[in-house]
Amino acid sequence: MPDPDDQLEIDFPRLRDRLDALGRVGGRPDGGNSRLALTDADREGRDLVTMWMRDLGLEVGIDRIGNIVARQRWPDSAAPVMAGSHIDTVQAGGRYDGNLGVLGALEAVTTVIEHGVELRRPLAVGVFTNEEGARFAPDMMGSLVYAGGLPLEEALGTRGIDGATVGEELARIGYSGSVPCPGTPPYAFVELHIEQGPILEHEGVTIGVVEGVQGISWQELTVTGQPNHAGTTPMRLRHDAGVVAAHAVVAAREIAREIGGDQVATVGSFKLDPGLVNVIPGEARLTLDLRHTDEERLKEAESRIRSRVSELVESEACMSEWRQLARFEPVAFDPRVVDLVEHTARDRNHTTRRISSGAGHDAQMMSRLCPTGMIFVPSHRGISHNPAEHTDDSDLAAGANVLLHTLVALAREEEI
Ligand code: HGY
Ligand code: MN
Ligand code: MN
Repeated sequence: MPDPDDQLEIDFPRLRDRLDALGRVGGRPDGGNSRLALTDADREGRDLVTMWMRDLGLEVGIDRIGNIVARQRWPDSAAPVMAGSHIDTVQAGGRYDGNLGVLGALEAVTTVIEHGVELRRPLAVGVFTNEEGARFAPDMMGSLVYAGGLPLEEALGTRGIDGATVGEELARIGYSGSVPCPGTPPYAFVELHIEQGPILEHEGVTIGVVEGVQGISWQELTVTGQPNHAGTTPMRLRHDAGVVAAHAVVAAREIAREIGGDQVATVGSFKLDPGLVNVIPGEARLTLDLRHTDEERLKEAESRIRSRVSELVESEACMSEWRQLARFEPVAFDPRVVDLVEHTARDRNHTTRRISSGAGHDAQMMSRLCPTGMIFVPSHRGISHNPAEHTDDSDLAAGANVLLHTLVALAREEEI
């Protein structure tokens, strides 16, 4: 006897409307989103999403690092099956990175409640603070605190790129909650997310069955030289911090190419001080983002770049200092959840392929607490962290329906 709930579908027009409504919060003229963590725009987005959660009758809890967990009302304290992601964005981000995971999860819970779907345990929606790490490093900060990987006080004391601390900004926007951290482990966690890469679209596949997340190393390099007059200082007497930093950028690219495979390296921020046309830079400050699916290769990239930079610093008689901003080893998701995502997608006649995530996600932190998996949908031209980020409605709906049925299966299964 087929299960009538197998035909259950989300209400895509409602999901589409909510994605558009949230997309207007911190909206940009180019159609992108600018909702850096703990800014007024983030507060406005949080207010909108928690309003929808409360309208649905969910129990909304906010923890000490500002994570929001909205739980289906339930007769006992059974651990919920949680789905979620983040709504903070990079400075000039798109409308789907994170937002799809939060609103897709809310849509799945709404559908389950509207249709009175019988479950053994409740569903919950998680909205994690500061996933992007663009304003306050590290990224995935809220879910890392939730999972017990970063002490709360250390996170609250983190000073961002504009000088404010996480604790100050959480209080300022009114999301310094009272629920203790670390959080209680869910029964399972599933995150729906855009791929943010080119593979699914290139292969014409609708659902990415995510097997894990690659390792991430974020560092800040400060090179100190000697500011001096651009006109009077002979080349042989210079200690030009800018030249050392510029060579470091090229070295990062060359070493990533030499290691090859999945190795990627990015210098996303590069600042010279005093940054004036006629002053030799006395200081250069850059960020280095290194990632690889293999921990040993990632370590190799870190050590090769550090020794290359030491040579450059010595040759210019400068000084240098490294600061680690984030460091996460590669994560493999729970094979049982990965298989469930794959079967659920195939049962709904979607094309699937297994894939590793190049981007960091809250799911990689939640996998420290409970069986975890992710569902990817295609990104048009593989573009993300860019206002041009796009995913077709049919793929958004497919991903949200696979999420819905994955959550129902997890919420119905006998206690493992
Ligand atoms: O950096 C990342 O991979 C994520 O977008 N925070
Ligand atoms: Mn994301
Ligand atoms: Mn992102």
